[in-house]
Amino acid sequence: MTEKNLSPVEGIKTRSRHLRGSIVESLREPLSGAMHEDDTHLIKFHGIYQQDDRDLRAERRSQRLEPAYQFMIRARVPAGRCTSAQWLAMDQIARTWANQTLRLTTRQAFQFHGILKRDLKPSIAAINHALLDTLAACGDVNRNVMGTTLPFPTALRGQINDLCQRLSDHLTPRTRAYHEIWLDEQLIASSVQEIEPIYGSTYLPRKFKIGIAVPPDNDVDIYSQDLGFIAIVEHGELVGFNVTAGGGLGMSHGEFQTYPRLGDLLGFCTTPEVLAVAEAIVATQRDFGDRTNRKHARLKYTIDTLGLARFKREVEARLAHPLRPARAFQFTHNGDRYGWQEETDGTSHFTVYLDSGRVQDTPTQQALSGLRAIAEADLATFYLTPNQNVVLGHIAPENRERVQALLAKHGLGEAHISPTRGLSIACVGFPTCGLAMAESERYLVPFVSRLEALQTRLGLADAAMTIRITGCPNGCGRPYLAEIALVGKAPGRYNLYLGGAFNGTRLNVPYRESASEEDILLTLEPLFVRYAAERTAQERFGDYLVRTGVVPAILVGTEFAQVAQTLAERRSSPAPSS
Ligand code: SRM
Ligand code: SF4
Repeated sequence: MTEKNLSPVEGIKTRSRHLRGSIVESLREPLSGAMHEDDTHLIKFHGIYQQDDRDLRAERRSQRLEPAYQFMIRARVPAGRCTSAQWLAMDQIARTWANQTLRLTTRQAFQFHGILKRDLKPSIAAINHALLDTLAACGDVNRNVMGTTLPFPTALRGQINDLCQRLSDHLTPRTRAYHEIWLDEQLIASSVQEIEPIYGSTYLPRKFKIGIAVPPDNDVDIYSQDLGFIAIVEHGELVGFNVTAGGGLGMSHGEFQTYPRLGDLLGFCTTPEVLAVAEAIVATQRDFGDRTNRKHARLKYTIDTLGLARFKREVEARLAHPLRPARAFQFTHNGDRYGWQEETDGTSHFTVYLDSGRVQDTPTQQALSGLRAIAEADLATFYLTPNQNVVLGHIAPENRERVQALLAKHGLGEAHISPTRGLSIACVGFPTCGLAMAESERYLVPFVSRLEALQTRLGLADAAMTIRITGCPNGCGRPYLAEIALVGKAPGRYNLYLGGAFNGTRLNVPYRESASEEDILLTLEPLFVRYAAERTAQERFGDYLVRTGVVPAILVGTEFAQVAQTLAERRSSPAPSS
């Protein structure tokens, strides 16, 4: 690949002096609420996105004002684990500089929306003061490392948490740019010659994501991760991990060379080998990933271009030894487990459901105040789940009643969420996401309520179905793994995808294009009727659709793209004349 063909972002990274660019100058610029164009790419590596309030765009334009620029900050939380003190610090930042809400993400991180340019520095300093950070929360590097919040015994979860933290630390960029810009660390003469031992000076071709799952739970959707580690527990002991590579969900409507893809099983490694395996896979992607086209730059395309066998050889060449054969495992569950659960060490935990991860005070639920009260009394450890909820962990027996009372007082305790609502996810979408084509977070509650009404009317009130809504095809709510998914196409219009596996092991299938809510419910109704009458014991909706031939079983990303293309062609070809 010649320098001329490289994507423009590669040039920005190369010129950036290890992610410094002119961020300092952009921050000082008083006349605009925005950053310089090149810096808008670099700040992502620092965990920041430049956005504008899309609800206000038209009005601001009509007043000839620049867009209402504001920033989203994402704080990394490996395995989603944070202390009460850290939760309190995040709550304080949300109320001081952001929009009075906290957003828990599908990758177990915190997001703050609505931060003004002048408030970026104090916000980031406060996050670091709480011993969390935002470096590498976004950008072409390894992002927040996900880890299950579910497994027992408690000691096993501790081991998984520690490993997530070690993976995260190992793959954190070494540049001091972050510390200089946001934490006022003195620029040292040698810093601009600093070395990124793993990434090199142009970092990765694209974002990179790692997760750890513990069967039988697949709450981290392991097959969506660029790199997945599946814990193998034998005789109660963690012996190592099966390794998956090449998962990824982003695609673009109508561009059939882009597709969601499930990770491939590469083999097995022992626990001490995990960091070396991760580094070898990251290095292979660094060396072979496509730096000319950002829509073809994720690891999934690198593997499809090289072929799995060649990719594996390249990984093993970077390791001291080959991967061992994968061990047996089975996933049977996805999503969170709500309400009270007993831990193995005598403590208990409670999982709080939050609509699409938004922590805020509303007339019916005071999640921000309620969780703050629990943190202030230091009654629990907080775990952000991969499904945008929060687990209050390690609650001592003597504190359980107090927690219960605080949950009840704030409308968080006895939430009667239906099985389907409990499995629902929506990405952020409007008004902050610059890529949204349709509503997602703000549409979740109304849509799921209508779906629940339909399920109840057809005798399916107890049927749990994974339902995910995203405002565009990028896949932030992991829609292509859901049994039912709505993916935004235009305001009020969604592509409908059906037939993913409940346990996250199969892609769903494009089923209807540009459908309105009415179209979607009318499409689902006859399928629900048949499912209610014909399902076998314990049969999930997605599996039923595949068994009865309503949709094919799709395990390969390129096949997903073929189905999408056929559907689009059928839609655009003129109806045969009679
Ligand atoms: Fe995402 C871009 C939000 C998880 C695939 N994602 C974005 C941006 C930053 C929009 C942008 O680039 O301007 C969104 C910010 C919205 C906002 O206003 O906050 C955004 N993504 C999110 C979050 C907050 C969704 C949520 O509701 O929780 C998740 C933050 C995760 C985190 O803490 O790090 C989030 N994004 C995901 C996931 C799911 C996952 O990782 O488990 C995916 C699919 C998996 C994958 O990466 O393949 C995902 N986001 C994307 C993509 C498509 C990438 C691709 O390969 O094509 C984009 C667009 C891009 O990168 O160009 C994107
Ligand atoms: Fe934005 Fe699209 Fe991601 Fe939703 S899926 S947050 S609309 S980029």
